[in-house]
Amino acid sequence: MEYIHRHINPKMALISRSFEDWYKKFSKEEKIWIITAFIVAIILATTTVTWHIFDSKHQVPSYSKEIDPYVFKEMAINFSREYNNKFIPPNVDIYIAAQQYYWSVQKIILKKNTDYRFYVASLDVIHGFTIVGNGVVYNLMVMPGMTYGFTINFNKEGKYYVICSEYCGYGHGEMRMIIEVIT
Ligand SMILES: [Cu+2]
Repeated sequence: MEYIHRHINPKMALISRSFEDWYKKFSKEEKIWIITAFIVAIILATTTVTWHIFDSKHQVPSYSKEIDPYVFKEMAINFSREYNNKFIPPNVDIYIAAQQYYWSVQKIILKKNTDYRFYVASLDVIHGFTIVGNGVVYNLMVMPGMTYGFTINFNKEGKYYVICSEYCGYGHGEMRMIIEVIT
């Protein structure tokens, strides 16, 4: 211990207190470190609890449920037949199935500033449902056997892209879908 104290500038390094030093007051450097760590811990804890209030549209799915993939496939096919490449009226729920290597719809058209309810499920392996574009990033891991439901409201018109963000095989990069938001 003596050796360390003689060769390291105590202002530069954090040196653990020796057993003999326990009664001494904290040095200024130690106090700064303790206060800094405490402030960081408070910020992290507060952010964890309050984040959903400030960023409610990017929350984790508000709904998830086990589902028979054959049942969901039927719903996704019906949705795709009726609405692929078309405008989705605000009161219609959106069903998207992920499968190696495509989404069950290629393009949907949504209205700006409108809440849309999405349901996404995988029919085979893990996929990632990720919406990117116009400053928006929404990411959802889609595990087989589950349906995930969430509400999205796009406040900017334009094109958004849905890509797969979980590597699912050789055609992973081909999984693309377009969401067009109009006024
Ligand atoms: Cu994929």
